Amino acid sequence: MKTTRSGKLFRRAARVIPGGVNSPVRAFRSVGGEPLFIARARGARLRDADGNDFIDFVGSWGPMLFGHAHPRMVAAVRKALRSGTSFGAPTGAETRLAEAIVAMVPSVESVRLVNSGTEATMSAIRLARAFTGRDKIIKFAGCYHGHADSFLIRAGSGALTLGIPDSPGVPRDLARHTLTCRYNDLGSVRRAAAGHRGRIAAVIVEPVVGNMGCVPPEPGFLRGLRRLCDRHGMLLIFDEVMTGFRLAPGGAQEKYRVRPDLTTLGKIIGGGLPVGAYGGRKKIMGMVAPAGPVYQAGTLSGNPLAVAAGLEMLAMIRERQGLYIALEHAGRALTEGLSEPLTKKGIPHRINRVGSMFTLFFTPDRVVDFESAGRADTALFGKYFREMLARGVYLPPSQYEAAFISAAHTDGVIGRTLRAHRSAVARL
Ligand code: KE4
Repeated sequence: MKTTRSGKLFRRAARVIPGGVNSPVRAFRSVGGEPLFIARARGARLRDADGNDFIDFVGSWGPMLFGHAHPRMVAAVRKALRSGTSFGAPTGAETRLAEAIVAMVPSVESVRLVNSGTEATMSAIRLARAFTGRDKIIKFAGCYHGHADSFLIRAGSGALTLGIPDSPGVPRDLARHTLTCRYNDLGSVRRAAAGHRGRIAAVIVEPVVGNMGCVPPEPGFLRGLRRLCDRHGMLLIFDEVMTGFRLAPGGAQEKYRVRPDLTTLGKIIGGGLPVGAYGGRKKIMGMVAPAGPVYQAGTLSGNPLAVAAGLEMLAMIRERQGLYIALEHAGRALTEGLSEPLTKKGIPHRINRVGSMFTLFFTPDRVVDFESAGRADTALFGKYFREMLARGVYLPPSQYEAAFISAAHTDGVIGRTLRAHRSAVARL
């Protein structure tokens, strides 16, 4: 596979951008080789700078629920563009997007639009601390909530992959307010809550983890968190930046029927343009400036182009009959097909999947938390990643990321992927 143009672009980028990329996981550091520079994408496919075509299972890390450059998305953004790119003043479209989110996400009565998942989670934590008057938060090892200081304490995703669990630059005085518990282990949360009684503002959790690879909640885990938060006066925050609108129209909270106090959103609500959001009960959200004293702001919050994309995305979700059934069908067909050649060859593996997000772990053990995820054979994953790339399949360049299937991943696309997989496995 020719990658000379990507190589040249990467070396040029590295002269002016740290590591040559604008987000660490894109650098292919944990899978080896150099990143491919993308020229264009459509449907389930990417094309790189050298003209190589790939079936894409990253989907911009989640937003592309209907595939890339969907004609309705292109038309919606093009139409909005003609009226201007940003006003720094309210627009009716932002209200319509907020109304759509309130209508679709069960626990959200009021919502603030921001520009990224990080802004959403950072703001949600500040709001929870203000609402409860408490400073500490609980997160889970291996979960990633963006790069705000309070979260880079044994974060998952890029930080986990880069082997820098605690990022330099996070003040010790702040880090001590973040307690790290074990995902799928209610006892660890019980102990933390008892040990810091009355001082924990919130528990923030990925209701289905995507950032240590895909790790589903064990039965009862989310409901147990709800009960513990109620008992200890802590707010429950579902970080649905990845799962929101991915697992159901109302996200994981609809699928698992557990209502958080606050929800953070991103990715799909912008359809690939920069949109994040945080929302919840009116009583809590009513504290956000200018309605209340909790300050949070953003020049481009509610940006007209991003909002136009988001409105079209949520409209397509509401209109597409059987969308989640089709995504479940594609997910099942793919992951069952992935397992068979690996089993035949005696290669230990586990596949965790919830709907259209999944991860193939090279490990004999069940992957239920940060520790068991950490036992995966990342070197073997790197080899597999490169073999699949050489066969035209673009997987997430890290063992600790979820892969995503879109509505554009037809049976034919899944079939081509499985043929590449069988050939790649023969080389492992
Ligand atoms: P952003 O700030 O990257 O928009 O969102 C942060 C975030 C928050 N919460 C969850 C559950 C997330 O998955 C993310 C971001 N996800 C990663 C992919 N695992 C973004 C990819 C990247 O960092 O380049």
